[in-house]
Amino acid sequence: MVTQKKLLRHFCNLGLLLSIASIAPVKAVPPETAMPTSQRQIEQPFEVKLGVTLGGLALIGLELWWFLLSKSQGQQATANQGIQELTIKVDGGYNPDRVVVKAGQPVRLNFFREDPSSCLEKVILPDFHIAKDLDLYRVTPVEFTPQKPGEYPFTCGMNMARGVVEVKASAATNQNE
Ligand SMILES: [Cu+2]
Repeated sequence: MVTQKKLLRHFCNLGLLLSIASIAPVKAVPPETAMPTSQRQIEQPFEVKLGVTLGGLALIGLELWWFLLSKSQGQQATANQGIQELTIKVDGGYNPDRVVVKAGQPVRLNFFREDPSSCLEKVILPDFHIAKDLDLYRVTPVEFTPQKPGEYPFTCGMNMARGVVEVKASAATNQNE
């Protein structure tokens, strides 16, 4: 659900930027330039136009970059006595919605539900055959041990709110400990 909201917000931002980019050059050109006038006056608005267009494109690029980056970022679970632990806030969605863990080590995800909507009362991890009810304003631990690297989704009961457990090969990351 939060992803849909987020997506919508991004498209709104994008739309706003596009409209700014398309409106601004028109505003920048004074109405007199519509009539035949000297070369100097036409050149200057063109530079402004170019600047505004480039600025708009840069902002759109930034927006896309940020959107793509925010999608790929994940939060690494911290190892605590052999258990990889992480708290996930449940409020309109899952925060973080991407969790990074190592294969072959037990994982404990502590779901803390702050959202009273019934949409989020259940969390499901189909790959680990887990379905748990989340009590409001309580921490509900969900434990499993991922054996293989890969991406394992977790969702609400209606598959609307989503998150991903990203399991990385343990051999590559063991040396960091
Ligand atoms: Cu739901």
